[in-house]
Amino acid sequence: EQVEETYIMVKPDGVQRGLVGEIISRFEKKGFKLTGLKLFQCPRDLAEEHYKDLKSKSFFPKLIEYILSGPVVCMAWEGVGVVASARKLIGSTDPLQAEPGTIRGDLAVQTGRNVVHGSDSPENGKREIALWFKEGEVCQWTSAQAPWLRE
Ligand code: YYY
Ligand code: MG
Repeated sequence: EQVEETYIMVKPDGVQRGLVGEIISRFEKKGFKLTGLKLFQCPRDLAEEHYKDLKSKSFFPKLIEYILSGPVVCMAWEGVGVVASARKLIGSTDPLQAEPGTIRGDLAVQTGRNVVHGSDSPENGKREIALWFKEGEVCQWTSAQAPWLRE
């Protein structure tokens, strides 16, 4: 099994609504390993680079304003299957379609305020972590829980 990395970000609405602890907790309790964490007011060029694949979409300008509207919480998480699992824990892009039990299903109502980002592939996980974190901000460590999570 391949250990993967994913970039998870609490968006400005999640920070403003006091959901940071709750969101971190979902990934922590699941059994993934946190390797990077910071509160960050991001510059415009970084937000645009992060969402560059959506540049042609009509909602792109609003999306960028939303991401710049306050600090975000940047996280790197590691684990076997973490990319797809994190997407499941997050739920559908439209929170009204997201299943109960998912972060968006439980905590949000609108696509334009869907509280959290998660990378959509292992390649994008690596790309986004490199984009949002500087050298030395991501920490490699061995969790004491490891033998109790995987045989
Ligand atoms: O990966 P995910 O966040 O679930 O959705 P994407 O299709 O990558 O879109 C990124 C981001 O853009 C989404 O979380 C909200 C916003 N967005 C939007 O405002 N309106 C849409 N119709 C689609 C996406
Ligand atoms: Mg996406």
